Amino acid sequence: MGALAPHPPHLVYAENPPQNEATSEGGWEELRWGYERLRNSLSDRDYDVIIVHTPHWATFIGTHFLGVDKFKSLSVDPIFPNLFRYNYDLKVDVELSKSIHDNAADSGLLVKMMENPDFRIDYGTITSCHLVNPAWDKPIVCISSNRSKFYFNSEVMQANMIKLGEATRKAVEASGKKALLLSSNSLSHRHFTVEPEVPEDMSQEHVTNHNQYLWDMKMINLMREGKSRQLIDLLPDFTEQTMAETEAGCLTWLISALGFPDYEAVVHAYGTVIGTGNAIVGWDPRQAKV
Ligand code: 2X7
Ligand code: FE2
Repeated sequence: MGALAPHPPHLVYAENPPQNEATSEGGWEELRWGYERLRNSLSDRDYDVIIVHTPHWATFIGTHFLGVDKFKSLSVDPIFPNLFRYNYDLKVDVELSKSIHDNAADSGLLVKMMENPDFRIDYGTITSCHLVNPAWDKPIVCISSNRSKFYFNSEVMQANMIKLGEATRKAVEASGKKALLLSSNSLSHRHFTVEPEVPEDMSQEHVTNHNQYLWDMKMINLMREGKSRQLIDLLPDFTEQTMAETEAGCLTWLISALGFPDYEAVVHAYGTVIGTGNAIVGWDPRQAKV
């Protein structure tokens, strides 16, 4: 299965889990209830590992993979340290990580295993994984975002992410494991430059502009209609027009790894966080037409 699982740290802040030092009065319920619906949709699914592709582990030379069994430390969001100071303790499926790495290398991608035990895990990975599986009882594979969109352009980024998706699929199939794949990103991504005095004051929350909203709906409707080829074809224009976080390659990787699904995705929620557009969407191969 796969999911679009955005990572505004506000959503973890609003849940008040014991791991986060900051405390809140709630907020962003539509998105948090959407994550609850996604978790419910997974509750009868038996899976072994979560594979997450994250924008906030940015690598400029190639794609990197976590290559150490366990990581435990404090993750602080650099922009919102008032909201997110999270004590994490997570396990990595290094075998599967290495196998995706090797398959990607075979397909010509530049790749590297990240073997520094003191490496600090980014807040994108932690937020998406926490909201999908707050028990943290599954190992993860974590894939960095190669910034080829910035060094080259969207087309190069997409071509590489399609290859990375194929390499991921091959490695998962060869492992015999059942994997849940997460694309950890927002959609439209222009956000307010000033935070409300009370961050969870929902009277201040809305999409930054109507253009962003229209683009988000265009992309979400393509997901709902199972038109994933069109989604990926339109992605460079969408990304340009809305400064979308799809620039990181996560969604292209996910759609490719799922084999360009032509079945309908389930939209669990759409909502804004500090003006950005966020959709929680699930792809379940059981929906595939036979
Ligand atoms: O990283 C993020 C994000 N993607 C969206 C909204 C707010 C904060 O952080
Ligand atoms: Fe982000």
